[in-house]
Amino acid sequence: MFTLHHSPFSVASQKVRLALAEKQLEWNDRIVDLLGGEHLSETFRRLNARAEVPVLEHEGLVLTESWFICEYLDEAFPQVPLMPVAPADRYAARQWNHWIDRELHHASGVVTWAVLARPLLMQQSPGTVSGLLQAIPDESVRAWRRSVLEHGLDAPELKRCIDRYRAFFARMEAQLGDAHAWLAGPSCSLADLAALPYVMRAEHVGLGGLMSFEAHPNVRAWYMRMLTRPSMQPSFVRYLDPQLQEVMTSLVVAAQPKLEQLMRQAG
Ligand SMILES: N[C@@H](CCC(=O)N[C@@H](CS)C(=O)NCC(=O)O)C(=O)O
Repeated sequence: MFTLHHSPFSVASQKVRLALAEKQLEWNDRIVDLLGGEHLSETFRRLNARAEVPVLEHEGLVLTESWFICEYLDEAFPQVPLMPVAPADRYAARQWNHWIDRELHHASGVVTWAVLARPLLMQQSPGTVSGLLQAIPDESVRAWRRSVLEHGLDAPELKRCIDRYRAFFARMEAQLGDAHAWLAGPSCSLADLAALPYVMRAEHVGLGGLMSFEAHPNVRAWYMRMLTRPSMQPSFVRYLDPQLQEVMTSLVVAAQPKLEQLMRQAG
């Protein structure tokens, strides 16, 4: 049995939950309260010094880094394979995740913070928020969060991040266009599972316009295919909190005019 330390709304956690669900493996939840700073505690940092979810515990092993966890699962439980077979397709799968880790993860974090996390954190006392910032181990993460907290939707990082999202969707569109249903190889693979949380996030934070049917028909069709997979229920739908959804919807509606403006400017 696996113990997954994760957060319902974390994209990296969603990637691992999707892989577990696709492989029909069951896990025990250890939900980590990111907004409350639980991942910054000493106890959690003993599991992952970078103070990040997900962390997977399995038979005495403590695994971090969502992609490495997914590859571990695929090798340890090969019954439902999620990595393509051909070396070129395996390379492509890793390359997709590399782009995600290098470019999109940061972009999705910045947009999520600007639209959702910042207004929620503003409800806490300045001392609490500054304590949470101070405790973030990575200096560059601390810096962009400070900027987003200060400037909100006017943070200079935001436009750059929307551009990155746009470039990623264009890359996906080109790959999926050539009669390819999936990002790497002939079937749904870890590459698709790695990308899905970030594509969903774009829609959930008000960047859905970047992946409209008109703009990216192949991405849109891929997205619809992904959303109907049986793994969506155990990995994603089951963690939805209607109350939080309502709050998030109102925050996205409030951010929409500014986001529309940035999406028009971007590119
Ligand atoms: N490269 C890591 C990134 C993990 C990561 O950044 N996790 C985020 C949630 S998606 C996190 O725990 N952030 C801590 C925070 O919000 O301070 C992975 O793929 O596992």
